[in-house]
Amino acid sequence: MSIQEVVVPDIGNFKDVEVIELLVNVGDTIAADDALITVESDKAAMDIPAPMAGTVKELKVKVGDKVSQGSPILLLETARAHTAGAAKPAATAPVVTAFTPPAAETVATVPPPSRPLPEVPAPIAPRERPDPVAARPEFSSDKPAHASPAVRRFARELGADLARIKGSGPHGRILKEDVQAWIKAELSRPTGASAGAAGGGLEVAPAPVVDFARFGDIDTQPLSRIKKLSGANLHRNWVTAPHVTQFDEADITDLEEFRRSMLDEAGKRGVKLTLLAFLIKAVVNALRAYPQFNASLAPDGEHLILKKYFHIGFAVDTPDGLVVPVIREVNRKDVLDIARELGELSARARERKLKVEEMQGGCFTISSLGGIGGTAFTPIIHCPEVAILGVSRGAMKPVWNDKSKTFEPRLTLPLSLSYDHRVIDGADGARFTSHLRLMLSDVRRLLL
Ligand code: CAO
Repeated sequence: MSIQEVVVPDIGNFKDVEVIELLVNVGDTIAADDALITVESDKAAMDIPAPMAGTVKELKVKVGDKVSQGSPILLLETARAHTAGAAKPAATAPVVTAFTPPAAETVATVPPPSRPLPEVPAPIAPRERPDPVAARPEFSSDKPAHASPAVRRFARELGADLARIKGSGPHGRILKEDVQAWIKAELSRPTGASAGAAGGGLEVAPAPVVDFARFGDIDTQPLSRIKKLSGANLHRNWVTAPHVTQFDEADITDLEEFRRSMLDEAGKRGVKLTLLAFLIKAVVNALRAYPQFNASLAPDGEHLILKKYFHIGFAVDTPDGLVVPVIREVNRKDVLDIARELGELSARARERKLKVEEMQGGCFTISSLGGIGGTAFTPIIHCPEVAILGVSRGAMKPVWNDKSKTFEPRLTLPLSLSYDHRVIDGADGARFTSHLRLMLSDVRRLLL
């Protein structure tokens, strides 16, 4: 038996994030990868998983505490001794710092916070566009913000960083009006990276405050945590990237026939072979042909960063809201591998077990509503990516065959490609969906 101290791992750029939920109690027996706590910054919420199995001996945090990389989370009694060197070196797996108790059952004292941490690899860059507002150090973010819980909640909902807002209340207390004024000022401020070279801020009229109860019965429900966080990001992406959506249709009759013929074989290997796996394959093929789609605008707004890797994100509808896990190195995987990963990642997304790094580093996102319905929609680009493919429900349609001069029933798949017009021209948008159409209509090309 040994006692291990589990500390907050490398969590990217996040510092002083708030513990919003304790997911284990003293005495709990936990398995490796079980979620221990949930932390939340103004940009994301994440679960910190256990690096190893054991029994929780002592909790070192409580709800409301602020933690950063290296902050102790809990003491874990494990079956075998670990050393710092033996701890999992994954970028975001919690770092475990072992300290040898004098006797096997003795719990060592908590090392001071200044204790040097084991080296961990550099984190994968977060998928959000670097926040140009956060880059301006007008106010020190080291100082804890002076604000009531209600104002904190309000600021969190709007994606406002309290550390950069000057309070006008007594003793510099931040008031709701200060948050509103700050948001308004930020929205109207020209920002090189987010508004693009054109500059010019946004003047947005405040939303009207309506007392809906005057007109009939109402019920007020809190938004889920993921909705609040993704809402702020979606809003930013929508207003900062000029979107154009190109619509197209692909003939997937043969592809669907092939998929159905492979279902049993895939099933025997424990894989649910869905259309989405083929779509991901087709997208990578199109990204190779049109590299400007596998790119991001540099923060200076003057350069394009072209990626030589192919990591594809896909939107998963979970009870808590939308999350986007990423399948890595898709170009090196076959359709069955992709389908297996799709199944595993979406299952873990719905169980809230995704790790932070599993949602980072994406190059391009697919949002498939095909299992639900609809004919077309306008997906919002997952910035700093420059394009996203929306997929609606396939349907049988009469398609004119010029050779036989007849209409033929063909299974057609609606595609909706939104792209950032600062980076991609309309002609290339149409070329990209045409390429996808070609790939999806000829399964041999797709699997080559
Ligand atoms: N046309 C017709 N049928 C389709 C289809 C399409 N485009 N796509 C999927 N289907 C069918 C599947 O074949 C499956 O049928 P069976 O049960 O008979 O096999 C059924 O619909 C359900 O598919 P699925 O949704 O479970 O599987 P998937 O691989 O297609 O999608 C996932 C997985 C994770 C993308 C999906 O479950 C999901 O969460 N979609 C919602 C994404 C979302 O919310 N996007 C909006 C984001 S806002 O931009």
